[in-house]
Amino acid sequence: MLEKKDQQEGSKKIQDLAKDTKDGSGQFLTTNQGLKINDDNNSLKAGSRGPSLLEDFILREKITHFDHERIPERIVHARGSAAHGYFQAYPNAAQYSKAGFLQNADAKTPVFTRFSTVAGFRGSTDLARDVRGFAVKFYTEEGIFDLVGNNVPVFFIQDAAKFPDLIHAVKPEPHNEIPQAASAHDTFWDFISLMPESMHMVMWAMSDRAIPRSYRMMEGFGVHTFRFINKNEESHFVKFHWKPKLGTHAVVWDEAVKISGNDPDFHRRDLWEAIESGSFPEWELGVQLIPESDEHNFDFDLLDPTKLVPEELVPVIPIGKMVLDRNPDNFFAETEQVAFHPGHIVPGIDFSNDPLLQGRLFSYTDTQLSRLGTPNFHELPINRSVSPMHNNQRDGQMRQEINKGRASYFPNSLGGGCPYQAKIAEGGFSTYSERIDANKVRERSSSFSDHFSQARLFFDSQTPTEQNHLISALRFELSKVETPEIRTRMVGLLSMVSDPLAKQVAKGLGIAVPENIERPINKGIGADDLGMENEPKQAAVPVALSPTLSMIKNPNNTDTIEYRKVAFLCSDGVDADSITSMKKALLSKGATVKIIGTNATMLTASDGSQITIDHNLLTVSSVLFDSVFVPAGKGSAEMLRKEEKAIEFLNDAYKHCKPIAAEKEGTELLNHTNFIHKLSDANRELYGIFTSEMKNENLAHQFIGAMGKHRIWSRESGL
Ligand code: HDE
Repeated sequence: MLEKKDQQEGSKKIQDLAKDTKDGSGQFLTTNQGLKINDDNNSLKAGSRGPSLLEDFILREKITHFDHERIPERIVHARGSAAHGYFQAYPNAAQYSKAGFLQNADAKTPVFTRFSTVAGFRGSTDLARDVRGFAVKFYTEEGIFDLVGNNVPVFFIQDAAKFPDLIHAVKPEPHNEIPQAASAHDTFWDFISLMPESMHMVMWAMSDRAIPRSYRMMEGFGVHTFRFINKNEESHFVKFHWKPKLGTHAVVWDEAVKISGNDPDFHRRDLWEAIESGSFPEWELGVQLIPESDEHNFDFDLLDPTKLVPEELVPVIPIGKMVLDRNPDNFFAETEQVAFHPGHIVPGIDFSNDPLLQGRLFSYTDTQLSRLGTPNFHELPINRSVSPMHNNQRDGQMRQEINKGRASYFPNSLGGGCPYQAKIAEGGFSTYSERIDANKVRERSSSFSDHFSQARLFFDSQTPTEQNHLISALRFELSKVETPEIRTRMVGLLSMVSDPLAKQVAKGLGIAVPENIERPINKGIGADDLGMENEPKQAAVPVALSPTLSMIKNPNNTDTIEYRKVAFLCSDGVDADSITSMKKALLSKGATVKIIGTNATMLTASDGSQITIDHNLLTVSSVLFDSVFVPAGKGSAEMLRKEEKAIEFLNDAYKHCKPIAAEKEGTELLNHTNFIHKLSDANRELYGIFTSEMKNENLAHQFIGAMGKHRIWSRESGL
């Protein structure tokens, strides 16, 4: 395992944070004023059984501080986890943008990256069906650049004015604060059923993208169109993509529900443990670049955040990589207090007129004022820039800086004219000079009114397995809706996306697809009320299918099993050699092995050796692992056969399409599962069951091969 000090030694940000990092080891306990404390266990009383005295300043300070330990959680993205790391540009990056951190392929720019769910409270489960936030803070030499994106490339709404409505609808309902971290309720679907523009995003949110296997296995997207400005001051529109080295993978819904009970910190733990073990998550940053002159060459508007640019139309060019290699020292000081803002940009990057992005540019500073309580939040160690920061802003709550001199205004002569403005050649930021010639209007462009073509492109591009999952998700969510009209309206909207989809969902709900689609416009909620002067129209999308939209077909996936977790189901009498050889093979490919035993401490193997148990079977379940191995050993198999939990472990692993391997006597345990008898000897391997009884030359080899495919989807369709 890498020591923290060995990681990131050179990072300027880690050195910067070190100034504020405190370690109490070997130190006296003191009050906040530095007074050494002699007794921290007893309050000051009148006699040992008497009343406490108000005079007890030590007690009062301790309790007062405790009373104020909490700050308001983020209104959205409250639940999250973060890590430090670095970004390194590829040599090609410099030609696309003049941004300093993209110029030098040898330089490492420190980053702090926070992943989050959107709707749940701070203590909610990681496995909620939800979009994931993917926010990266680059501590560049030219100031902070925040790329505040999501794991889905589009958004629910087109205009910032709708954001409070969307969030009110998805958060727990206001009268009873139910349900937590779930969109499966009336207010969310009521709103969505009246907002055709959300249909593309609904497809993503109901797909398995909304239940990732790991933060390390998620794509990230900047969502909006931004601008890159190159050295010649030319502008290109740009879409940002993060592509995970470990591929893009999800769990299945039944698994997500069970993980939420077994380990609500599943994603947080996964990220933490991977980094602690030295298996550093990595992403490639890619860009789609569109010259200004091509702005209007698409069938959709580049400014519309409900649209993506298919990779088949504009390829993603890799321009660098991000590696997360260090866990935070303190969750509150770093992960909770970090303040992202899409308006934190550096020369070489600029905004587009996407009306959602434009609204965000206001919101993020504003929200920090109520969350962190002061305009001085940029002085918090985690938010502090590593490039020099000087200006004439002064005072305010919790001011840390002690600004010298008389002049706190510009221009000044008393301070020698300092701090002075930077010319563009000196790195001064200058907004891209876009020509605007327009009337002031409160309306939406008609180029934003195709709400269904890309939703259909997404659905059609999925494999049948993924389509089935999406249909099941919609059936689940809409079945939780209590108001029948909302369900009918939703099925109507779905029929605008895809007939087969709408029919399948309707079937699961026990209703028919409405003949006349009750669009909001027909419901007396006029187009004007929705900010759409045109009826939703459908346009052809120039690509019929886009494989990169599917996780299963995703061309960027590899067969790596790095840091995949394998459960070894064991009990006393297990064959030690069987454990050792399978473990060796898995570890050589970077996987992690956990010994699950029938007690909390040690197993006695058949040769009398002692094997340390990682988890008592009582405390875990197969949903926490990627695959299961039952080692050889007669005694072990016999003991496990009597454990209901061991059989459930295998049944669930099978149900969730995970590879299962068993060696010699371990194979016997499979006879007690509910799936083995459905399979003939000949088709076992096809369905991801590998046993050494069969002709397998190399059990480990086959098992590893199947794990590299993530799941055995044929189980869902083939039986
Ligand atoms: Fe955010 N969003 N958002 N958002 N957002 C916040 O800022 C907001 C949007 C995203 O890990 C808040 O500091 C508005 C799109 C992430 O700390 C708040 C609108 C995308 C995070 C806010 C949007 C995002 C936030 C809450 C529509 C993907 C978590 C706390 C105009 C591109 C960052 C905070 C972190 C957080 C407002 C839409 C991503 C309230 C008004 C689109 C990843 O300011």
